[in-house]
Amino acid sequence: MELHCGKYCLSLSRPLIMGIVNVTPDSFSDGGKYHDTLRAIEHGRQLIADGADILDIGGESSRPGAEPVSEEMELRRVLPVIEALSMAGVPLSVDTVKPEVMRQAVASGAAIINDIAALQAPGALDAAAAGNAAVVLMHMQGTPASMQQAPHYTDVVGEVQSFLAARVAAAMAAGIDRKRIVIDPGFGFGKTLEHNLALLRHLDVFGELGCPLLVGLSRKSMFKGFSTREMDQRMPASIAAALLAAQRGARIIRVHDVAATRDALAVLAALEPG
Ligand code: HH2
Repeated sequence: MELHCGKYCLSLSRPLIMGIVNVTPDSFSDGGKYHDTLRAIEHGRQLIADGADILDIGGESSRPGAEPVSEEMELRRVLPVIEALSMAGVPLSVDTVKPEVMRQAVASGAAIINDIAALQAPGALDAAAAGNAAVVLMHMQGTPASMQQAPHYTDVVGEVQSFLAARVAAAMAAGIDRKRIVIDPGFGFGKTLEHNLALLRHLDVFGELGCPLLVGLSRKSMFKGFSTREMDQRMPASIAAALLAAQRGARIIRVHDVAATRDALAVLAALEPG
């Protein structure tokens, strides 16, 4: 399986690591430590040195309860980082729901549009179809402001799968080739621990949609259920989850801790037939 994104054609024969670069002062996991442009760029370079295959650059936090940021602010945060890292040798992804941010990010060198709203904003399908960037279509129930208040499903796996199938169809109808489409069940986005575990347990079901699967489990609140550790100590659980997801077919793993995840995936790769 391959993913076409901008000038890159990525082989997905082994799971790829997408390193997270937050340019947000309020992201739940790093408290905005890298909110200033230079530090975000430096952090991106470090993640590449650690073995990231892709960098995901985001200017708006989507943690539960997070407030939206303006288009202007988001552009001011992400564009300089994308410009500076566009020649760093790995494809860049922009984590946004806004069509104008998608457009300008791609013009500045982004090769992937990672949209937690699965291109449902007015104009987003057209903005994504206009370039040759790949798209990540993620499932979310509700909005970041309210999604964890009362998540409800009759059949979480079936409902997430139907939603993603419909969004893949919408993207293809808008002119986005299947080779440019990635799907993501959206761990923690309008889901209880039980919902997240059901999705992880049945992750292989999503392979039926014929698109590579991305998972974002890194440092998520769901790990609160397994330990009393603080946010910055969720790495061991995150790595266990990343490995389990890779075993169940995930092809892109979105993580904060690139070097450690890479080591863990190398053990898995060593066990798999050549
Ligand atoms: N999770 C977050 C943000 N973007 N994109 C995809 N495709 N899948 C995810 O699971 C996902 C995502 C979580 O966002 P945020 O609250 O901003 O935290 P961080 O960016 O530090 O993970």
